[in-house]
Amino acid sequence: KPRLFSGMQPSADSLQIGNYIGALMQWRGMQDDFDAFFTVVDLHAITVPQDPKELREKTRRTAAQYIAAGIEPDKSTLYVQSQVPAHAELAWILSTITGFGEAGRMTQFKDKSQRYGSDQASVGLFTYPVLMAADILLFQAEAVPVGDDQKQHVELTRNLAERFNARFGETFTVPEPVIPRETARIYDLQEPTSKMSKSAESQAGVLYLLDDVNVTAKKIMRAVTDSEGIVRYDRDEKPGVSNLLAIYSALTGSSVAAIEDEYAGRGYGDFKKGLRDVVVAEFEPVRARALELLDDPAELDRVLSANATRAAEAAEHTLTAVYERVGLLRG
Ligand code: AQP
Repeated sequence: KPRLFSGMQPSADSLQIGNYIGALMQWRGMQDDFDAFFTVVDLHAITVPQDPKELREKTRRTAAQYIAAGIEPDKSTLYVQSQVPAHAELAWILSTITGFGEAGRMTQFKDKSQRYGSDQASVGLFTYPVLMAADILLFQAEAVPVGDDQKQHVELTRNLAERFNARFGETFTVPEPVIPRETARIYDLQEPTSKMSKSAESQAGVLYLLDDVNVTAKKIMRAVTDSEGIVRYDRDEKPGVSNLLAIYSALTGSSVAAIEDEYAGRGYGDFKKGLRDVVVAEFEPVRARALELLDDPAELDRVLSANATRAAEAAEHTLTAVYERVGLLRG
């Protein structure tokens, strides 16, 4: 089976619906066709300040949500990035073939460093995309399912793989990004022109998987819309309603046009109630299962550690070849 790699940062207590639609739903559907590696990328999370105790907890919670959303640790390799040191080792080597300007063109760094200011923004935040390239190339992944916000990083990964292969000899598989449909980017419900983020400053517009049902319902009913009163998709003129339509469509599998038809002649109130029911029905079992898993952290840790061993074995093949090609002595 072809290899697949993807991951998420344990940067919040709960994942949000953008992570669910843009990543988890896709992953779940690809497990049978790929030899898949799904990682909780804690080394990425520490590129911005984290509280150590909270980080450990968030890492477990993120892993529990992967499993609760249907990632099966017996079928796919589900592990924590820092438990496999090869990620950091390969990242260093790749950083030596990455251009400074090339890294500087990454828009996620520009966005995030603005948020933190140039002295608070770490070098690790700058080299984040190189670590991501290492994650992917380590497993010779052919497919990398990501939201479209990560497309630029996968592009960099492809460039680094090609450059390494050209310079040192054929070593890496050049991966393809797998980007879901056009509706895949989910926006904040209160600020529908900004991407929804799990570590957003205000939680009011973020639908968290582990939110209480009533909280989810309230956030949807209070979502920003417009004064037209017609359920119609128009990303430029009606970003709020379009975002809600995108969520509705992604979770139900119905086309946006079919949903527009269903709500023709009805107001936003009805539409939001419909969406609320869809989201709550989707989230409730996931939330219940995640909380159950978190009740037994020792068992969860055991599963993660066994999976990390599997991942480390797979990574070792690539790393050995890389050391050899680059001219490093391998102990
Ligand atoms: N709003 C979104 N719409 C669609 N997909 C999204 N993803 C994230 N937000 C959306 C996808 O989820 C995966 C997780 O990515 P990550 O945890 O590495 O970080 P991120 O992309 O920066 O996600 P967040 O939620 O915005 O996290 P923070 O707040 O920590 O930065 C990726 O596949 C991403 O495309």
